[in-house]
Amino acid sequence: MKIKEIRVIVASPGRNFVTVKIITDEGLHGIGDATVNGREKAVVAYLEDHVAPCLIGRDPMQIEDIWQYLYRGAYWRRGPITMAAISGIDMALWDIKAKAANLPLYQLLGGASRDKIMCYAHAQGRTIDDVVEAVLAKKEQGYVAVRAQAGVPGFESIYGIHKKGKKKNVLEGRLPEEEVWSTTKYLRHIPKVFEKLRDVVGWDTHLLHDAHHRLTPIEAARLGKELEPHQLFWLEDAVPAELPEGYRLIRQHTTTPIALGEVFNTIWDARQLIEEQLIDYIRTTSVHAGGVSGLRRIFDFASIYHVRTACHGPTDVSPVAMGANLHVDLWVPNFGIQEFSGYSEATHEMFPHAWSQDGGFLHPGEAIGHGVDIDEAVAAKHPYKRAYLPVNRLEDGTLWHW
Ligand code: GCO
Ligand code: MG
Repeated sequence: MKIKEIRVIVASPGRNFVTVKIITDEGLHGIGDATVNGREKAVVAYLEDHVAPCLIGRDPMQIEDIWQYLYRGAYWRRGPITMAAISGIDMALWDIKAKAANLPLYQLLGGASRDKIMCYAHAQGRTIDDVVEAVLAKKEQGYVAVRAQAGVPGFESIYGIHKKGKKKNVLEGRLPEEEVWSTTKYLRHIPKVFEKLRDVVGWDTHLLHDAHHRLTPIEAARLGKELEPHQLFWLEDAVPAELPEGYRLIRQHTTTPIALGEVFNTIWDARQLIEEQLIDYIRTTSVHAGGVSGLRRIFDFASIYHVRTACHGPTDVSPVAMGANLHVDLWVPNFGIQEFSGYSEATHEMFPHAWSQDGGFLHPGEAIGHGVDIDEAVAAKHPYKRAYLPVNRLEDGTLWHW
């Protein structure tokens, strides 16, 4: 079998997605997600100008060699753009291999280790009462795990809480929105949110929270400590992880479980955190960390250090990467949880998928391959629209992590 054609499809069914389609000379095709939210066209250029020409005529069954060729073979390696491109190719190749074997992908990985995949939903609200209501609504829908994000009094929009009347994160054609942030005010407010949540929601629902990279290690340590009475499932992305040893300080002070890694691209980004057991959940996802091959390598490594998996799965991780994640989730022995924040109707229509949801649980389905395809006619109806994630400033104007 040979790779005959590689198509890069960019479409915006409510938000932008970059999808790689690999077509073989035997008529089999596979697809992969290569979306980097807010930087989509950079991946498109990387794939079209630099990656695709090298792969035409190659054997699509040589997944590992192609992965190494694109990773090790590039002198300028790693980084989100490169790794999203490799991820898209890798996912599409696994799709082809599983189709050629006439098996659902999880069977090639080693078979199912569980019957269903626990996922967590997003709940957010401007006021504490709104958050409580949003969490209860998710519980009502059957979720056993819910991430709760709350507004901070005095701020109109922060991560997870959007300005009234504004479309979530889709700032079509304009420059990034600028938000304002105060860690002091946030730290004072958040423990009250979880106190109320436990009071009303009870103890049967796992509660999660995402600090979205805004704290310093000592601030994160304090938050973790103050949240201990409310027994969170995890505190996510407390501190940017460019300095992994900073997490030692957090660990010394709190037993609140720590989740990290949605922006990681390789095992090298996660190595020290995993090896020193500074985190409990590794959040790498197929689209940003090297596809199915990258994820498998990171998760196997994590398994020997008591670190469990928790693939990133917001709306900007496409249904294709979600499908790939779910096959890995069904197999991986050290599974923890899968993030799932759902998709627009137009997105479901553009990506017909075998994966399914039953309340708070997901399953990749039994279709051969990874079970997700792209309807190119639907994609053509949703042209790319430039969009950015917001940037964040402190009250005095200092640029901060978003
Ligand atoms: C999450 C994430 C996302 C990111 C988004 C950026 O935990 O789901 O933090 O909401 O902000 O993926 O593109
Ligand atoms: Mg996050």
